[in-house]
Amino acid sequence: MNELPSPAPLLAALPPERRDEVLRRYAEHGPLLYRRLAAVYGAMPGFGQWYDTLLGALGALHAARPRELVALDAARAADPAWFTRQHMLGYSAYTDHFGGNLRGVEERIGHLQTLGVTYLHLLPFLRARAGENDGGFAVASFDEIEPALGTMDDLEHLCLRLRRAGISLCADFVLNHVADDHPWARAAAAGDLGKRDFFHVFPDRTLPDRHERTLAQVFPDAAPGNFTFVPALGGWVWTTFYPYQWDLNYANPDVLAEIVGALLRLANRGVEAFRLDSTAFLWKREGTGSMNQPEVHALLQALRAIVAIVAPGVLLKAEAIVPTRELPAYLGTPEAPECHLAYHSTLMAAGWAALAEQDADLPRRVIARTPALPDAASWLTYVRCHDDIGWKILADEAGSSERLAQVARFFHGADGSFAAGVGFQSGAHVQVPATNGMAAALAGFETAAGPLARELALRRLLLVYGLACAFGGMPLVYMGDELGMGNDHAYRDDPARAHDTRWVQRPLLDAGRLALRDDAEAWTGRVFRALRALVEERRACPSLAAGQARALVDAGDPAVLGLARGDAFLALFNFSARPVVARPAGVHGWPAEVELEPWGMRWLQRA
Ligand code: OTU
Repeated sequence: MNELPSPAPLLAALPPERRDEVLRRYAEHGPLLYRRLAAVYGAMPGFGQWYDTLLGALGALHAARPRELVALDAARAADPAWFTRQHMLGYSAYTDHFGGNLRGVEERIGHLQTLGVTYLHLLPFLRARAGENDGGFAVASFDEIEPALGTMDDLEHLCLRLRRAGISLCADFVLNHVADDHPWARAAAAGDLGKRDFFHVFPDRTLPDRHERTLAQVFPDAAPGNFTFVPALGGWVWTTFYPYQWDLNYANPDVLAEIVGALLRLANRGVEAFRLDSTAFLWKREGTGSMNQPEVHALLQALRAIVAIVAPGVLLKAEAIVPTRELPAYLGTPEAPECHLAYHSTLMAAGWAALAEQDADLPRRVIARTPALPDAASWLTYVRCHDDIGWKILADEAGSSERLAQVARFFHGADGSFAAGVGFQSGAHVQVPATNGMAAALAGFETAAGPLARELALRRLLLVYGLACAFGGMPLVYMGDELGMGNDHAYRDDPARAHDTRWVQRPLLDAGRLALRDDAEAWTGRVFRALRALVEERRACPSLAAGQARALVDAGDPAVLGLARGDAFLALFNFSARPVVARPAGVHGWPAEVELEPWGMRWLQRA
């Protein structure tokens, strides 16, 4: 089992001119691929044959990969750090809310280019469960587009148009679970034992009860517990999220093989990046919270190796909303790379928390615990996304739940706060509710009574976006933030969405505001210009590439975060409502005193 199996099955389907390159990549990445898969599945009878079959499937998928994408693979394999540079900028949107459908997204390419976007993350657009489907996160088919959004041809067309515009399409890829009306789930419910084994099904409550002792709950109010009784299965199926989202059983290697195929088929359509949803939950282990298990990393490393062999132009992005100490593992090591990108979720939460506390303590702690990364890896830095801000991920840094509960209360409007956030999963049993709300609402645009208050709200918005831009990673703009769009309460009137306050931050792109984007007199235009200027400044500053060293600088005031990048860049962020004179101690060549306005930010550069 220690010897690398023959690559013959991989080559079988390949046209002769592609064999050498694939062989070379297999020689480089095959050993890790095999080691990781053998570690997880090697004890299973028939493993050798399963592995050969997998190689055969990978070869066939590479054979089907269009020539243009193979050329892109080659270019990116020759420049593996391409996505870590400071010109990269992400943008995240729902297809329908942004452009109506996939064709409509093409109409928005100009807007994305004006902002400087190079990476477009579209939330799930594959065919979703009929009825309630968690905004598309209950996938009914990996090979069909949600009919209202278009067709596979539309997807290919969009990928091409985006690529021509210098924008990589990132698709959400929900690999932890499928909808209860996905063919695998239906087959399982109809008695197909092979497909039943695609899920974690328990005949009675014995094991579920044992697991529940150590499991947390993602949606304690709306979907309590982690198991759902399904009469057709005659048992309980593992459902970490909503009851209609059945967790896949990655202890079954056929599940992995299916998921790999689904991902690579989409990659062959032109999708260049995948947001791997809920990666932390892929492996279950009794006595643990069944998150971040070693097998999760083994499987993600295997997936990375697969991509490196048959589609090296493709990026994998880990969505693991977990404590800081668990995050770096999702990017792997130089010897064992994992995802290319990972959401820096605790940095995001800490930036907001600092606004509530008027103290930079939490971001300082998060940054101190964020290690340097392997070369071709980068953080995805962000301010808001379609989900809630779960303060609990800051538990290590905060030290007490009460401190985080206080932050949550602030964002839900307590004590004359400027924020207009909405609680999420805030039932009586919950110690620290999560927070929903558009960035503009959390920054205080909604409560701002006049021009000065609005100005201050804009500073707070720029402060958190500034942190995302200076930290070192690919910043992601969440649709609507560039126009200062606020909360959308329409979901309350829709029974399928009313229970899930995350919809408050999922508005339709406001065409009226978009029309005012370039209007210097309009407030919307002001927000857009300010954000765009930040992006431009970052793009022009090589110190801000992901690979540049990062250091905390004591600025002499608890409210001020001092962040140096390389030796030519220093950012100062004042998280307080008072003006501050920052004194960047011990760093030669920087001014001894820097004045910062309330919630002011300064970026200093030297030659
Ligand atoms: C992800 O989120 C998605 O981003 C959510 O929109 C989905 O509802 C969910 O998966 C199920 O597909 O656990 O590690 O707390 O932050 O559900 C990621 C709410 C997740 C989300 C959480 C989440």
